[in-house]
Amino acid sequence: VLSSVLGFPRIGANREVKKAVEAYWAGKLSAEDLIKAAADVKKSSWTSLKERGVDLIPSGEFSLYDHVLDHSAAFNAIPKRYQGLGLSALDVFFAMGRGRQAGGVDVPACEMKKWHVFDSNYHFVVPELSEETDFKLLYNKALIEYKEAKAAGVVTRPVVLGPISYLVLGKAAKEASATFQPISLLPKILPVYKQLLSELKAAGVESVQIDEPILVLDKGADLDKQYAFAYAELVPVAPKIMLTTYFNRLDSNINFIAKLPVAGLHIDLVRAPQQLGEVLAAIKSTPIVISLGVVSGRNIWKADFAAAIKYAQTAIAALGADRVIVATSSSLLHTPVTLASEKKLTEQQRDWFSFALEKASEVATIAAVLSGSQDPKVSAALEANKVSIAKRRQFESTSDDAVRKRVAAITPDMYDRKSPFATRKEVQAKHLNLPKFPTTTIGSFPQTKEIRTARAKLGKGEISEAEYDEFIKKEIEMVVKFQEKVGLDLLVHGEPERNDMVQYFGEQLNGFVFTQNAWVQSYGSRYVRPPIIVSDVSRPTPMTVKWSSYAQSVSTKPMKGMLSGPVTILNWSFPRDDVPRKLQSQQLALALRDEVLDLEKAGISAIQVDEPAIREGLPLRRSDWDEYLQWAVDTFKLSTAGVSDATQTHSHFCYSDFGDIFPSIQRLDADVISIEFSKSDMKLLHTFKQYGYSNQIGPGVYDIHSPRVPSEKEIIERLQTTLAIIPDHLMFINPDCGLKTRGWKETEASLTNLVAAARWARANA
Ligand code: THG
Ligand code: ZN
Repeated sequence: VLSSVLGFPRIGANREVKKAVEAYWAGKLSAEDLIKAAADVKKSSWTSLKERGVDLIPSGEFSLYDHVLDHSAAFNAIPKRYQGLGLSALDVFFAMGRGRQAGGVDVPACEMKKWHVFDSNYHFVVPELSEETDFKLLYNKALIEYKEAKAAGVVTRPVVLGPISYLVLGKAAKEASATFQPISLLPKILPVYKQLLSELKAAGVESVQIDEPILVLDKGADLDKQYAFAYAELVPVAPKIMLTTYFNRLDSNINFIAKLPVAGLHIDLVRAPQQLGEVLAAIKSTPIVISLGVVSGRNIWKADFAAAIKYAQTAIAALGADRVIVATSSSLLHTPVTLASEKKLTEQQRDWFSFALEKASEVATIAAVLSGSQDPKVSAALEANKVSIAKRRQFESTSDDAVRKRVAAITPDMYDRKSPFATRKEVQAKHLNLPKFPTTTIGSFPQTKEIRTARAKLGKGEISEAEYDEFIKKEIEMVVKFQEKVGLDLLVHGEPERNDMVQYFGEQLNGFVFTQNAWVQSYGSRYVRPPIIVSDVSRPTPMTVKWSSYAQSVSTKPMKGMLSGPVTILNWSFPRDDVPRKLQSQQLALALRDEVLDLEKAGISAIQVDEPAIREGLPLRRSDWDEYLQWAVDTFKLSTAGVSDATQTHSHFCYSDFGDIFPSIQRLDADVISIEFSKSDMKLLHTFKQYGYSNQIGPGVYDIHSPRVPSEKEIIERLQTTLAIIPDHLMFINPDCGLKTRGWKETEASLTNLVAAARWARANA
């Protein structure tokens, strides 16, 4: 039985790739040195996986920004606005990813989407396709990296994003005709895939992993003919194809998948163990090899070897050992690199977890056990795993009774505000005294080097808590004065005390463990360090009240308190896997409810509870939506509804794909929501109109993910289109997300233009 890893983190054990990429952008590193830094990271990953005994090692899934963007770049799916600018291929690639405003070039970035087709915090760059798209293989990345690995002494299995998933992830470019569907390009893209795959075959590649995650979605069912057509074309010219699915179950899609002429099929048994029997039955009479995803690519808990072995034995009994592979459930992209970097975990905690490198050892060990290995190291690892799993189960059986009792005592009235929105709006107008078209921001302001240095010094004990507090207060005062100077109406304290919002709350709540170096890529060079929920959650002391009330004390303008919502904290953490997500979210909501009420008591009259992750947590199959949306919306309401009518609740979402879950957004009943808007079309606002959204709304008026400064004119134009749809008395004016990744200079310029646009609106709209 062979072992396999479907993909590996591409950031480096010490974030080498982030550092190199950002240095390159800053003009401090040459393209050559950037490529060299990337090569070192790749080589280290390949050799580590080999040393750990993994048989099928991935290559080609590395990226300096995003692998979907790499695919577009290699296949010449490059929108016209990035062509003919006199940029190198590398700079075209980065311009598509993050926009470019330098040397007379001014292009915005391509749209970025959460990989939320796949319910995670990873963002991909959306392919822009049209009838004009002229696919050709500019370079064969899979082949280049296969050779690169081979030169480093490691034979790999190249990974390629499959043609149907690639097209379905794409969107119609502006110049496409109204009826254009990206999937219609299938006949055009297949020849390029054939070339790519036949070059791999000619180079001696034995098997290739083709990712087709779309197969776990409901819409996979409508693509059966396309799958049959595409794979009949590709199989004859390609190395052996391992058709790879992850993050959910195949359901009835297995019926057509089993008929494809592919050599293997990978399924995710961590997310969807119930599908094993059905899948085995469907492929039994075919030659298809099954790859079983038994080690989680999405969470950091140690795999339970006994459970994994049991699944594999079921498969072996059905198909024979030579038709079974054990693997990670998905790419390990969503897990941190190695537990070895964590110096502060207790022995007990360390024993619970596996990060990417440890997971590689897990699949290797499970495969060795199944292959009947007599190696004493293998039996020792098996025994050690049994002990670790038993200890964790023991720990899980203890709970915080006070927290559990409080959850059990939740009553229906706790979910609702005292009065309906219309009443609250009146009361709040008096209380907050905001002008028409109030301007505000999403919460964070630029996180400068000084802030990061101060935080690091505190961590190392080089400055005292009191000195750090003084520093943060100065920073808050500066941010408040800045907002007053620029002319914003509803102010924020700027969040200098926070690194990442979720990490920040995780560090202050009971029931969480946080890490030193467990970074995971979110988009481009931006990484997050998700905290880990290990037991029942509660709030030992107020978390943000000190900072918000300090900010309020230095201004006469109203201050907005800033919290992350329960669903978002849950989704952006590594959740425990022994109790339902609903319970974890309820516990978080009760902790946040106390914080909200403490802020209100401290005189903060607007409180924002962000739920940017509520959409990405939506289950992949529609039949699972209702249950999720019920508890997700309920727990948000539980966290916010305790306040009086005069307190204005806000929420923020980092995306705009609301169509599907619109009634749930309405049901949140936040007084004001702010949303991403800048990169999307007007569809979203039409959705708001169509459903008659009744509360206040701030559609982001510019894109903060790019360093580009929007002109006043640009913002006014955007306001004009928005005002054609949203009633003026419901409008807030704000950027489309927090400003922590931006520099001060562009922030000042952008917000000045935003305020000027608001003044224009007050005078003219
Ligand atoms: N936090 C978390 N997830 C997120 C966001 C977030 N997902 C979506 C959205 N915001 C965009 N993602 C990010 C992720 C990381 C960063 C900014 C936006 C970021 N990271 C710092 C970096 O990589 O330099 C490191 C963070 C730190 O200093 O601790 O700025 O806000 N969880
Ligand atoms: Zn956002």
